Amino acid sequence: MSDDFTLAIIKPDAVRTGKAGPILAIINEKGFEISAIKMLKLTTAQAESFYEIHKGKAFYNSLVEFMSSGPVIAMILRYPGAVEEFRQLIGATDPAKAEPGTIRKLFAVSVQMNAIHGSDSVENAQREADFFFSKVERF
Ligand code: IDP
Ligand code: MG
Repeated sequence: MSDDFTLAIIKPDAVRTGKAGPILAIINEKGFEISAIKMLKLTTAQAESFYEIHKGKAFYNSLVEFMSSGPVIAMILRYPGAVEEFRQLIGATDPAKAEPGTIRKLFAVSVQMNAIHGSDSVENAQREADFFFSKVERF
């Protein structure tokens, strides 16, 4: 199995406001292959664990509350150089600083509610993919 994958999450703000379809269309148009996908609602404990790297930061508690506030869509996406290419496609964390045409520029409503997550390294992509998907759920 190729190592060229990243883990994406369409966040609760985007799912809630009907943006999942348009976001998936952009991902598809860019040529990312969806090799796993599911909708789920994170528990508080699961959101805490997923974002434990940010524990102690000012935005951590609020982020955990937000990410467990409603259903999300988690995906493993395959593409050459998937981690870096997907970070380019989603744009900067702060949508005000995101490049035109990026998913966050198009769909984010704030720094916190920034529509989508993308892994920031190959190591974290592996950890995050394992967090959401078992072996029989990925292709
Ligand atoms: P990233 O998602 O672009 O990798 P991180 O720094 O890893 O950004 O932060 C994780 C998530 O935490 C962000 O996507 C955003 O939802 C939220 N976040 C980051 N910084 C802030 C902030 O300063 N205020 C509120 N929320 C933030
Ligand atoms: Mg990050």
